[in-house]
Order: sequence, then C-alpha cells, then structure tokens
Amino acid sequence: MSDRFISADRIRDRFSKAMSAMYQAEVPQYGTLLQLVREVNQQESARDCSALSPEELNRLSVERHGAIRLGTAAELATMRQLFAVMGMSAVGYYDLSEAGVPVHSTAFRPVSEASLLINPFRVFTSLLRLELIDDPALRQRVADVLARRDIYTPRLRELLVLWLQQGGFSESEAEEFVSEALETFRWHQQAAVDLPTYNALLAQHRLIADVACFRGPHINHLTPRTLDIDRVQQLMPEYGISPKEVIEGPPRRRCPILLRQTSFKALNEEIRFSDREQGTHTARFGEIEQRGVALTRKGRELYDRLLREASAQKFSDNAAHQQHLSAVFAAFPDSDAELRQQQLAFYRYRRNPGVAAQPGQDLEALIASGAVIAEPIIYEDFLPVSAAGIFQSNLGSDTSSVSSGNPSQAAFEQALGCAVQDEFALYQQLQQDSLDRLSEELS
Ligand code: OOG
Ligand code: NI
Repeated sequence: MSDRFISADRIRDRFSKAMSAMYQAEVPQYGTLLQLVREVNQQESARDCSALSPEELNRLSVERHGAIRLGTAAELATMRQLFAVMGMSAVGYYDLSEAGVPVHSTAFRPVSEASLLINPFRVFTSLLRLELIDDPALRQRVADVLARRDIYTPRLRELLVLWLQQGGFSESEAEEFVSEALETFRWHQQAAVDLPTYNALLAQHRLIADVACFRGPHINHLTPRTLDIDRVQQLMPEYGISPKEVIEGPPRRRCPILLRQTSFKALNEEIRFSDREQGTHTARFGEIEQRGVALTRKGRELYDRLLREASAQKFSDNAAHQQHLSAVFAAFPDSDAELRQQQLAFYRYRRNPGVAAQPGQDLEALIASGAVIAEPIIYEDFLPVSAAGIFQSNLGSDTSSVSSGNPSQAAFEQALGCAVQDEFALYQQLQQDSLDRLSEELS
C-alpha cells in the first residue's frame, strides 16, 4: 500500500472512538458504564500486575464491541465493504433462530495479531430473515418498507467506490469516510413508518419493528471489556444502572475461558412517526463483557455440553445461577497447564529472555523451567447462547410468531458476498505462528 494512504487499523481506531463518543452523547448511561469499567479495570490491574502487558492494557482501554441489525442482503453486502476499509472481516456464523430471534449473524473484526493489539473493535452484525416471519402479508409489508430505504449516505457510496479504485484513503478521505460511515449507525427519533405500521410489526416481533421502522441500523449497544465482570455487575446499581438478572456464559474461574457478558435493560425512547403520532421504542442498551482464553474445537464441545447440562435448571437469581454453573463446570480443567496439555485452549508461546533454555528440552520442559512463557490467546468472538440471552433480555422473549428455522450459513454467505472465516482456524494460526517464531529463536 502506498505511503499516501493511512492504514486500515488507524481508520478503525478512529471510527470506534467516534462511535463511542456518539453513543455516549446519545445514551448517557453508556458513559457511566465506561467510567465504572475503567475504575474496576484500574483496581484489578493494580492488584494483579502480572495479568496484562502494556500493549494489552492499551488495547483494553480502547476495546469495545457494538451490534447492528440489518434488513436486506444488499445492506449486508455494502456493510462488508464499509468494514473492509477498516480492516474488519466477517468471522463466524451465528444462528439465532434457535432462540426465536429471526436473524442470523456474523462478527466483523480485525484478525491479525498486530491489528487486534491496535484496536480489536468488533461489530456483531445480524441480518433479518424475512422467511421466518409466518404471516405472508406482513412479510411483504416489511420487504416493501426495506426496499424504500438506503441506510448509506450518497457520499459514503462514492467513497467506497473511490477506495476500491485507489486501494486506500488519504488522511482527508479517511476523515470524511469516518464521519459519513457514522451516519449509518446514528439514532433517529423520527421513524420511517406510521404508527399503525409500527404497531403491526411490533405485534409480530419486537426485533422486526426495530429493523424495519427506522431509516438506518442504529447501533443498539456498545460493550467495553472488563477484567472483573462480577464486580461490575455488583457495582452497577450503585451507579444508577440496573443490570440484567444473570451473567451469561461460563462461571468465574481461575483461568477465564471464552466470554462472560451482562447488560442493562434497553431504554424507552420517544419516537415521532411519519403520521406525526408520538410513541416510544425500546432497543438501545448497554453491555459489558469479560474475555478469557479461546477454546479449541475440543474445548468448545466440552463448554457446549456443560452449558447444556447446566441449563436443565433455571435460576433467576445470579448468585444461585453462578453457584450452579460452577458446580457443573468443575468438570472443565481450570489450570493453564491442563488446558494446554489436553488441547482444550489456544496459547501463544514466547521466549523468556531472562531464563536460559537447556538444549534438547521439549516444550513442556521449557515452560516448566521458565524459559518459555505460554500466554492465553484471548477469545475475540461471540457465543450464540449468550447472544440469544442478550437479545431476549432486551426484546422480551416473544417467540410465538417466528419459526425457528434451520441455520442457513450458505444463504447468509450469499447475502454477504463471501464466506465467513472460521474462528478456530484463526486461533490455530495465531498459536502456530508463535510456535514457529519460538523454534526459530531457539535454533
Ligand atoms: C446483538 C446481541 C448479541 C452479544 O454481545 O452477544 C451481542 C443484538 O442485540 O443485536 O451483541
Ligand atoms: Ni453485545
């Protein structure tokens, strides 16, 4: 890439900061949540200074994910181009119809180690599945409303063409891109439909109303990453935020795995409809997450099995839920050595320059002697069961009018215009790259 272009990583970094500033202005409780997470992270990293390197601490201070819901295949295809400018590609396929939510999804995110360290900004992106709406007349109405809107500004479309021609953006083009792209994610108090249409769609499914009644796919939450989610959940009420009842995902562990998440309930916001009627809409909320080590396929199978086993019993009280989860997850090894040796999780291996490596030692011996350090590779993706829990806590769990269809990754990829990347292959590659570097250093 030529020098006159600024890097995709820098554009993503700017965009994620601009998005966060916009959302703080729109949803002040998100600003409060950021403050709380910052305080807890500072306390936690002061308490346990071995936990994170300076690069990781820097990454943590800018780290967040967002979520949007799109209406059509064409919207998704253009979104892919928009995120490509920022070095974000589609990773993973999530079928939410299982949980009665008529969407399927992917996560747009950076994939290389260097890009992730600069800013791991990700956007959980869902596409409405009209075919899962039972009522044919309503299905047609939604299709008509969606066909009339363009969620991108004309200038953004021009810029995307320019980017493809040039292969990058200059400083001033990048600046213009960030501000034009932001428009797509902005909240609109003015709905694109009249109140009766809104009410008809709402009666079918809250999510359908949220996708189809507005001019664009407003960002519906932004999620900072915390080092101690139990503490944030506990402190939220003191900061005037009321959390969702239970924390989704695995229980608290010595070696955190995958992803734990909790959210605060969506706000009730004033809307003006196209027939000048006033009303309200609930869609936007706040969320926090704690991330742990990425699991191998084998580790993930164990996680899914234990989660299924645990879900046979339901608790609305978080303490009871967590206690039950911990008991079930006692079957999941909880030391880095076991996770590594049983190939349940991915690690990054690096040479410790302070300790001499004895010739002929194998990897485990090198780690035991301290000559090699194995660090957990952080999970960068999402969890379908948790995502369904987050959707439902904000949409209500009305599942009656949606057929829980089969997953349809092929249809999603056709809409997207390319295949989604396999998350396991990406983590495997990161681990392998570190092993290759290590053996070079040792030889
Ligand atoms: C997305 C919900 C999923 C997560 O963190 O799992 C999600 C949505 O509500 O649109 O963001
Ligand atoms: Ni989320």
